[in-house]
Amino acid sequence: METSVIPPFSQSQPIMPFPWLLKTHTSEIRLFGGQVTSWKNDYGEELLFVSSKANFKPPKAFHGGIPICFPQFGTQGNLEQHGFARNRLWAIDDNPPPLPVNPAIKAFVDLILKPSEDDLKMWPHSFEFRLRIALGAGGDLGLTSRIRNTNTDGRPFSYTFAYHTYFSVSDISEVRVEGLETMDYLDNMKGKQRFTEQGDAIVFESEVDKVYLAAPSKVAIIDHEMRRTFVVAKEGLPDAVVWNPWDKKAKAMQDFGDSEYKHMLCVEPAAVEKPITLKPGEEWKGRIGLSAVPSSYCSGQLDPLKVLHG
Ligand code: TA6
Repeated sequence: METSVIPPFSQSQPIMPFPWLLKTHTSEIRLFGGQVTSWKNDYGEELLFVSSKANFKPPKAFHGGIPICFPQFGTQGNLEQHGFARNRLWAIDDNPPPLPVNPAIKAFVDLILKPSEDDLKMWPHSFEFRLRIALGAGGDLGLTSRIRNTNTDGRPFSYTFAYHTYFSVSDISEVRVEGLETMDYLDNMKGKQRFTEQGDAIVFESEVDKVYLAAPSKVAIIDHEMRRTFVVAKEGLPDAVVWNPWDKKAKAMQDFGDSEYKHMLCVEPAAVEKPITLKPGEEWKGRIGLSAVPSSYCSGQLDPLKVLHG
């Protein structure tokens, strides 16, 4: 069990290995962006996708891992797409306010981000963003964000947020998502118009870019070929974004392999439709728990609904 933190701009050895040798579940976090870039199971299989063409040099974010989208999801106003948090150097938070530690957690690291002078020019609000990244004994990966408004001028602020999680899948055409059936969504490919999802699992045959609204607290990603189901649990995040660029958009992205769309799927717990507003002194907490369970779904042994509601 190891959580290692890699200093910025280097591929050097991690600076903060937590050598709890329970199993060999591991995760890797880059201080730049506070970004989880690897999550491996106890067979050493990589569960997150990172593009083979990723350019890890700042300031551009790279396609992969779990980018943190704050203080905005998407593009509006003068902020860069998905906000600046994923393009900033975070620090190790060696004195975090107490956060109840789940006894199942076997390794964790606490990071913190505060706005720079330049950030304040773009987004004139003071905040403390604390991020805990934790590995459970069973290899599940937990991210807990705590964002506090530290404005001293009495002003509240509002923001949108997402854990832009890139899951590694065997073949997108063999993947189905359970848990979002019949949910309303905003379709980013149709001018953010609102629609209602059909009544059964979501499958993928072309580009998908949808924000599911008031989504259930658990969503399952079933990888038929790998006989693996990712379970995405969320708290404090009402929405869920589902994105696959498919072939045309994949080809148009310089730092993304033309055929890599086949091996990734973004399911992103988020707060998009209704921005979160904090008064000075208030703190918001948003958490995700990711697990990868064997699913011989094709044999019908695993009922995804049991995974979602069990
Ligand atoms: O989360 C979906 C989305 O907003 C897509 O519209 C697409 O622009 C994608 O994010 C880009 O993600 P990236 O990690 O490349 O910034």
